[in-house]
Amino acid sequence: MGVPEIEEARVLLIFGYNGADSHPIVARRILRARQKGAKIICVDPRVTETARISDIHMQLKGGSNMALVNAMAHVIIEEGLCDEEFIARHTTGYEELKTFVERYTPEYGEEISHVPADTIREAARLYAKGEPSMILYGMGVCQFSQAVDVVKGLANLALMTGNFGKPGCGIGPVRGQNNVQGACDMGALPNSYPGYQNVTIPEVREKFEKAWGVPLSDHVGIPMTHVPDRVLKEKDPMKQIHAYYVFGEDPAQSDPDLAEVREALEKVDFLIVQDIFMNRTATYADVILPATSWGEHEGVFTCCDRGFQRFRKFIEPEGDVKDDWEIISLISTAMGYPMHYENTEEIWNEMIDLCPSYTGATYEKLEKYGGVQWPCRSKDMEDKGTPYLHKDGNFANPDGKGKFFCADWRPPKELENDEYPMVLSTVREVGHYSSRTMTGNCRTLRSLEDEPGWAQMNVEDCRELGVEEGELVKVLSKRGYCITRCMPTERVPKGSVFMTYQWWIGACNKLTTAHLDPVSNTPEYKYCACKVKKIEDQKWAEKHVREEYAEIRSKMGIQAAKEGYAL
Ligand SMILES: Nc1nc2c(c(=O)[nH]1)N[C@H]1C(S)=C(S)[C@@H](COP(=O)(O)OP(=O)(O)OC[C@H]3O[C@@H](n4cnc5c(=O)[nH]c(N)nc54)[C@H](O)[C@@H]3O)O[C@H]1N2
Ligand SMILES: Nc1nc2c(c(=O)[nH]1)N[C@H]1C(S)=C(S)[C@@H](COP(=O)(O)OP(=O)(O)OC[C@H]3O[C@@H](n4cnc5c(=O)[nH]c(N)nc54)[C@H](O)[C@@H]3O)O[C@H]1N2
Ligand SMILES: [Mo]
Repeated sequence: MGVPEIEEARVLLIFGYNGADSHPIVARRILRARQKGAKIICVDPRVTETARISDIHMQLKGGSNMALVNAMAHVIIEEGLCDEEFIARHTTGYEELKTFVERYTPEYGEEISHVPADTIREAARLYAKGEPSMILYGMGVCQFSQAVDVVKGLANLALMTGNFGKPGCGIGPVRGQNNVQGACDMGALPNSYPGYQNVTIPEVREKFEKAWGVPLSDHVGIPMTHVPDRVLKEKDPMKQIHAYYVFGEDPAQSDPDLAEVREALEKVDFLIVQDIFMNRTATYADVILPATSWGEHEGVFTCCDRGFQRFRKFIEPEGDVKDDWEIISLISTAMGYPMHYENTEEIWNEMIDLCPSYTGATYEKLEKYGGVQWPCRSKDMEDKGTPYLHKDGNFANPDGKGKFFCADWRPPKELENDEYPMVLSTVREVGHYSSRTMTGNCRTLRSLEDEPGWAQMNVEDCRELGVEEGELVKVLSKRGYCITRCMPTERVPKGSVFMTYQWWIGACNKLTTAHLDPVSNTPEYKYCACKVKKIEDQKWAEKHVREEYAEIRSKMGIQAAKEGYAL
């Protein structure tokens, strides 16, 4: 499926995804789908903009996704709403799933998720009857210690209702950054070469060894979320990390449990940061390599729908900067492996020739068709790629069938307790982007919202704490604390605190936990125990925030110029 197809769905199940803040352009498709008559089911603990325009809002208790998904499967099966023919022809494991979800009655689902059993029934019926129904999911699914299971659970719903392989249906991870899909496609993963070719497969390794003329390792690398442990706790000298090359990432801001991350960055023997701006991580760096940004260089991005798209250079870079690919080539050459490319097309051609599923995606076709969705196996101009990955119900398993998957609900790892009675969940806001290098450098955006950021809390909780809108409060977890402003709102349920993660002072990642999903290694950013404390001396707190801001800025080499500053 492709992003524009959102408009063709008749039912949209929007699960842990807040397009209005995160992807306003995608959100427009959702609005247009609704104008064309689509029904919307929103699954989110907050009243998001999507929740407001939804037909059914399942305002679940955070961390209960799997229970809710299993309960929906239960209803669809029990009420005979399955697409029996699709199941028989294109799937395996249905009987096991049927037995497995028997105990996930809507009443049991309600116990865990706090969504009324009848609402679960209504939502399951609406989803099952939509022709077609599409699922969109986001970080409200992925940022839990049980994340991959939930994605497979959502795929169960699509499989049992035959919502695969045709227009306007399927299950869509609305991936975060413009090129996060591309980074994975190009092998920026610990276990694969470009094109998802596993480093442990001998024939694959031999192919790359032949092309590059050097012996290659068959060791799987480590995910970045394991780096702090490998620096701080690893005893085996062969496994310790001594040098860390960080590029296009700001772990000192965006990774969980910042005290630990920052300790690792301090301890590691050699840290290189390659970035387009000064960021938090760069303050720990031994070497900073300045790179050009989008607009100053060209290349290919992959959209979340597997579509390769060319992007262009439209201004000449200023100052002592180079394109990322040039920097890599120069370092490689200096390290004894000469790497010479004239332009990005040369790199691209080498890459597609080594990746069977991209071979046909030539620059010529990207130009001609505006984009090509992989797999695209043939250079023949007629092969325009693959809009539907599971076309006609053909799946990538050896038997060509989609496999149902059973998983019990597991609670988040750190639950509310006597000392930390509230739940902290961390999300996005529309005006700023991730580590905020890019948006924080924009004066207009900074004038809309600036340090120390906000904590959204239920109005009643604020009343009980005796705190008002804009007042500075202390948010604490087992791992640390930060100061931020209080934002009372009816949009979040009682007992929870929602913060965004780009602030230096209101840095919620000082509080979050590094519990990971065992498969994806993504941290549980959406759930940890916290408490909020009123600060009696607001004058002191305001002064403290101003001073801390000035101190961080000076550490980052930022001069507060008349018209604002560069981060
Ligand atoms: N303006 C802006 N846009 C961005 C970004 C940014 O920083 N700023 N970041 C980009 C990136 S990297 C990404 S990955 C995307 C992410 O985009 P989204 O996936 O929309 O990300 P979030 O806002 O983190 O989380 C989505 C929703 O999950 C909900 N949620 C929390 N807990 C649960 C739960 O237990 N169950 C369910 N079902 N939902 C839950 C939250 O309330 C939130 O509304 O956005 C991208 N776009
Ligand atoms: N608490 C909490 N933490 C989170 C999340 C959350 O929901 N809650 N979300 C997580 C998610 S989904 C993500 S994706 C991460 C994002 O976190 P990060 O990836 O760390 O943050 P970004 O701001 O997207 O960008 C990282 C760096 O890339 C640089 N950059 C931009 N373009 C280029 C370029 O062309 N070349 C080079 N060399 N550098 C460039 C930017 O200046 C920035 O310093 O944060 C994660 N952290
Ligand atoms: Mo992301």
